[in-house]
Amino acid sequence: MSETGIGASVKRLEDYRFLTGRGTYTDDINQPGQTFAYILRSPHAHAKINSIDTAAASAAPGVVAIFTGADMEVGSLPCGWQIHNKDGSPMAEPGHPPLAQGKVRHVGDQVAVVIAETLAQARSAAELIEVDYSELPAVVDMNKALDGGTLVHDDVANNLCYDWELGDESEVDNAIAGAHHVTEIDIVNNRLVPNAMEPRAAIGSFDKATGEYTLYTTSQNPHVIRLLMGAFVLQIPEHKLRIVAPDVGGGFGSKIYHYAEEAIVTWAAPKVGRPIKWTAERSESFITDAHGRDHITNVKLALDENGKFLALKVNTKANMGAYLSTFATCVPTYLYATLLAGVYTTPVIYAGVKAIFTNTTPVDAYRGAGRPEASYLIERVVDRAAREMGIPQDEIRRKNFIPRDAFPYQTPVALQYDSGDYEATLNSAMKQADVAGFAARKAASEAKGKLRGLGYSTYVEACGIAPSAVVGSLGARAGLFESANVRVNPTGSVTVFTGSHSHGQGHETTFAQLVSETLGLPLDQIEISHGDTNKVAFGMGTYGSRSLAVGGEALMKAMNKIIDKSKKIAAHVLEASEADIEFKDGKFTVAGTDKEMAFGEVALTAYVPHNFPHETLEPGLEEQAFYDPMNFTYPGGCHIVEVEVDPDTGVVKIDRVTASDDVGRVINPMIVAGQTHGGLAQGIGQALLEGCVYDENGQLLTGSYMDYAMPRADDLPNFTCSNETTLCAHNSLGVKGVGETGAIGSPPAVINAIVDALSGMGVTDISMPATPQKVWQAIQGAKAAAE
Ligand code: MCN
Repeated sequence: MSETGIGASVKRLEDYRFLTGRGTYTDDINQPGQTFAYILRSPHAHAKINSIDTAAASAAPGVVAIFTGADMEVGSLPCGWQIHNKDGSPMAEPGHPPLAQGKVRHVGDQVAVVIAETLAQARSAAELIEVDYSELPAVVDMNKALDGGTLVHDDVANNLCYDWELGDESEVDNAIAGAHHVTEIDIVNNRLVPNAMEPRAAIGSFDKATGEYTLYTTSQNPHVIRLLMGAFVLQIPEHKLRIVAPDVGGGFGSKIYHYAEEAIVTWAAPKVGRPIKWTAERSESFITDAHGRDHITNVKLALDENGKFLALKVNTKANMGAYLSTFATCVPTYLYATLLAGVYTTPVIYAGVKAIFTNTTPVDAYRGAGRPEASYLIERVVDRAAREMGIPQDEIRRKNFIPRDAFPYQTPVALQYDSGDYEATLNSAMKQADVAGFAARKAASEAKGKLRGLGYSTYVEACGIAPSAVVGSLGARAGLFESANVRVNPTGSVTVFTGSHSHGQGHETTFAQLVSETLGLPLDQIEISHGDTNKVAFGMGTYGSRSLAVGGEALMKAMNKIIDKSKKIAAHVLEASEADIEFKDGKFTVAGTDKEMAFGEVALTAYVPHNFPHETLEPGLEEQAFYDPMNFTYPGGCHIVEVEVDPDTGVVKIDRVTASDDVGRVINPMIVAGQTHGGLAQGIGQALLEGCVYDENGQLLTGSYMDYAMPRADDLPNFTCSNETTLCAHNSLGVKGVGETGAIGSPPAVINAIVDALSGMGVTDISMPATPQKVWQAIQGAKAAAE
């Protein structure tokens, strides 16, 4: 293995600029003549706007312009995925204006934009805007929303966006009716606020001379924003719209979507004739970044007398918030219900999903997106079934695993898994977690008056989101491929333009490793460029842990084209047949001779083509590839969490976290470990700490870090992470994704561990986040019931 190629723990090349404060984030960019935007937002969750008086604000110092919905009549912010109801009719798709048109539907909805010389002036002027609202009742609770008493959108009956299903309900009901045992559980998957470290920001500008608009924005997928904003909202043709997503400080899904502020600053820039910068304050992020999760689910698992799963039935209500965010609709359907087989051979599965509008911030994908919700309910119901039937937790899982020789495995919920070995990850996790020593540790905890529990989660994930043909047939309004352009410069260095976008994942390192391995170049001769629609031909961006499996493969394809072309050049120069040219370690050789040409010599020749045969060999060395995979990739694994609970206070201490994951071939073990750590921190955060709470009027009670508990370093133990590998069967690298595994696998392991600790007292469930208060109350409830 080379020190810079596949499998090497190369330190992240991008970290020099980040660690020395030299990153360039959107808010760091300043343009000549720049103005500042402040968005006046609704303080109400639901209200009619009777009038907006901007006279006093317009006269305030420094104000350049003020616009409201009456000024900004543009297209609606689009939803990228159309779902059909059970009866075949399309989902309800109400409009989503960038600036409110007559009505506000959640706290934080955009009402007006003030553009001024300074941000302070814009903010002060906004306070002078008089908005006359008639407050309307708000609906926050999904069950109440379905009653239809209060409508978020007048034309959406019962606030129902769609009523969708997958599977044959009567077949599943029959299997449940005839089963030896049925375990039923009601599950809440708590709403989360994404909280990327860098808040969202956008700078819009317009060049009168060229007619070109430029938007700098905190995006995970600049080409998608160009498509959505250009074609649907502002009607700007692509060639006149440049989107740049420079360094982006984390997204976790929340920066996939096309947000109102991007359209507002781009639309307003030519009107004021100057660039306009908007940067979210943290409290704005809380109420306007799309939230995650928020499902309530009833689940039934039917088992035979030996603990074999016979059927799974799931009914889910999924909160969409007040408007459809860009990919909201596919999260509780195609990213969720299709994963309900998990790692098991459950023969029949039914999922019914109702997506519901409420007067809350829109909800969309957040790290894992649909797949954590699926794995949480599966692993909770399996845990409970094992307890009810007296089967050990590892045994019930082994009994029902898809065997390692059963791949490719067609699940009853549409997906076909290509590879996996769930026994291997379970065995490895159990060994590393020292499950054998648990009883002794439990006894030691008990001796100090503490309760100790061990929780399992064995999960699978569908990531590498693509292929176009599949997602298109499932309602996606876009293709899901990736592109890469490899430019070999005349002196042999390489610039890669990738449609993937790195915002913490380390692509500048791992993609460079692929180039180093394939073309035999040192890392300092390789540049990975991303995030600018004027540089990168096209791209679908980064989410769904797709960058390596889809973007990395596009890069491999482009490099193979470079090698093919280089062989032609080498054959010409070395006067050999192209078929005799071999390429290894950065050298082209003629088989069976000592004739050779270094990669750099070929590159130079490509740009100094003094004697190229005119008809058969073009000058230059640059290749473009698009890669559209055949399937998702399916990482999977086992997470085991051990907790110690203080019964007097309800405080849960996470003692051990062991993650054994199969992410296919590992390109950079250090980056893979880092991704796993980050995902685990977020999964444990969801399980123990984070919870988004609204009051019944639609006011966000957890609107700052005072009330929304993000995990911190001292909330987490050291993690034990390792990888077991089965290769992805349909990409050349054999890679699967890793970006979300930690957030998908860990939450049920945490809750199962707490339930295990308290099971002796008769506690059978704890909802997320398992705060000390909730745990303490469960203990008190169990004690009272026992008395
Ligand atoms: N990798 C590897 N070997 C593998 C798999 C991946 O070396 N077998 C490397 C990749 O080359 C890449 C990184 O691991 O450098 C993550 O790869 P991948 O799983 O393809 O995921 P993406 O790059 O597509 O990133 C998306 C994923 C998602 S969906 C969320 S959400 C998330 C995550 O990445 N958001 C993040 N990790 C994040 N990390 C940071 N710091 N910030 C975010 O916003």
